[in-house]
Amino acid sequence: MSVSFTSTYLMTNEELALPVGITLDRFIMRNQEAFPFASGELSQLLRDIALAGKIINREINRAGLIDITGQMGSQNVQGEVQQKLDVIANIRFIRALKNGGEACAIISEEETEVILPGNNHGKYVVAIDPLDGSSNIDTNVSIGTIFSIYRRKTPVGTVPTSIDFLQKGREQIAAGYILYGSSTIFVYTTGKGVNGFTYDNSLGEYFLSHPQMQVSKSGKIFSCNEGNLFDFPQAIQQYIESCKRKNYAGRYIGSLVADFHRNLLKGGIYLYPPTEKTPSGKLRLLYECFPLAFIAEQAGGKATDGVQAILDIVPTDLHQRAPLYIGSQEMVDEVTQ
Ligand code: AHM
Ligand code: MG
Repeated sequence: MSVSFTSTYLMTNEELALPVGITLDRFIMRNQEAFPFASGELSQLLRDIALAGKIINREINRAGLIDITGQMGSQNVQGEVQQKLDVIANIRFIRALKNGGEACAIISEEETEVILPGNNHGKYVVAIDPLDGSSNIDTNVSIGTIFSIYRRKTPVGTVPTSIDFLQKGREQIAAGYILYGSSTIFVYTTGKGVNGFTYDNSLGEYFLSHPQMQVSKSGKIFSCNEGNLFDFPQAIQQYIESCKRKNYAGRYIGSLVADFHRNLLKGGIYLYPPTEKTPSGKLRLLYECFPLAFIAEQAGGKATDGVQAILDIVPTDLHQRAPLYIGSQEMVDEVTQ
């Protein structure tokens, strides 16, 4: 049998008109042009983060070849062991944000205090988890970066404080993540839908690959660390059992960004309930739960801590934790009922 490789398929005019193929930079610029008084600072900030993502992507790809895997021998503010790549990613992002000059303050999972780049005239503050899914770093499993951007509360020109970060999730003006997986993808929202841009290594550019992402109302995937099952609240245990009775797929990577991204594309729910060891849940509100909750809602999904919408929580601490139930709307409703 002979197989012909010639393709006679030509794109239709509608397909040609699709915005797929547009670069992230151009997309950000076009969005900015839609706001006549936009100063361009937010656009620049997003581009700085995307650039740092490219650098981290390169480091991750070389990780097995040079001595950047393994533990650092230190702990972060949460008392967790820092991996070398955690520390490298933290330095890269902070440097990119400082050099970009748009962020007047930064908080990071890896740093106790607010980081002040010295640009007191900047309007924006950034909360970041530079490399999420640390336990997967050494094993070639997908990891990610998560970020959240706010307009500062303190007056421009003064020294920013933690007040600038202790804002409700609903106050975010942009949020996103970069997933370093089988391909690298930058997904973000500025409150007008969610768009995903896949990184083309050979061109060094992100291209729009997932325009206007929407999560299905319901799904057939549940993602949680079932090793903790008997520590979960009774109602959550029952919910997991009901998922199993319905033969839903249990999928858990252990990297929030990767689990969230898969469920966003396929429909499903991610759960990190409170446990005995972590009574407030494990995930950090400002740079893990808030940004992903913003994206989930923008994509038609939902995120709660079991009591209220994640985005309605008013934080009192920079590194506070919250339980998280996030993903397809009906599944999140069911689990919280
Ligand atoms: P990290 O920021 O130290 O990497 O911790 C967050 C990670 C999430 O990416 C992931 O969903 C969760 O912790 C996994 O926790 P566990 O190993 O308890 O299942
Ligand atoms: Mg993290």
